Amino acid sequence: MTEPILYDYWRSSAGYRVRIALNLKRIAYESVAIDLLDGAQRSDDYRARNPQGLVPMLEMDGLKLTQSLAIIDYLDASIREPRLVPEDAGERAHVLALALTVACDIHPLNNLRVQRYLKDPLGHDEAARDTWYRHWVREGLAALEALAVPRAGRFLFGDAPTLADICLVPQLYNARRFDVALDDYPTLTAADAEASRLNPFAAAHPNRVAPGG
Ligand SMILES: N[C@@H](CCC(=O)N[C@@H](CS)C(=O)NCC(=O)O)C(=O)O
Repeated sequence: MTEPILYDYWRSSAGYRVRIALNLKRIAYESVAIDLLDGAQRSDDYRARNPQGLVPMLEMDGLKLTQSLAIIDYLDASIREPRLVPEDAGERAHVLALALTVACDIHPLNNLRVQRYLKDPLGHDEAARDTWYRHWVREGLAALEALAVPRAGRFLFGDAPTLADICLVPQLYNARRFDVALDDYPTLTAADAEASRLNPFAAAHPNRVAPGG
């Protein structure tokens, strides 16, 4: 079987999610770096793979998979253990709600292309862009904390890592990069600490996959 190829950028949080999922499923893969700061995601060559011009993109089983949550869903459907989204319909809806709070309601507002658009053409300086970033992160994390509390265990949902933790850990990595204080989110930081101790999460950390890292 051909080894899957992950098109990725070390600091991409959507890529970080897929790296964690691949590691949890024990899938060996080759990594191809797409340098987002150089604009490689917009090259014709890369757009032929992913017309959206975003990372990650996974070539696996003859498929060209895009969108981190769709990629992880494919992995979860193909390799049953460990389950990343619970089978029980109610639990499944809860874990998806946690994950989508990050993936749909925090991350897209703060993506590189959004930050760049705020700068040019909208003309917002770095301080304004940081204020924007922190506002959406704080609002999103406060909602996530409240949503998680009733059913959190060692992890964001229960006592095994799920898609919710796969989305949480990269988002908190990003929040720390932008100096967002996390004291108001004890459930999130506890799950993050627990997950980060696991090798599949630790091995996916940007510092571990950085060029020359
Ligand atoms: N919803 C997409 C988001 C992908 C995404 O936004 N990727 C970012 C990196 S985290 C990217 O490629 N940004 C390039 C850019 O903004 O130009 C997913 O989950 O895969």
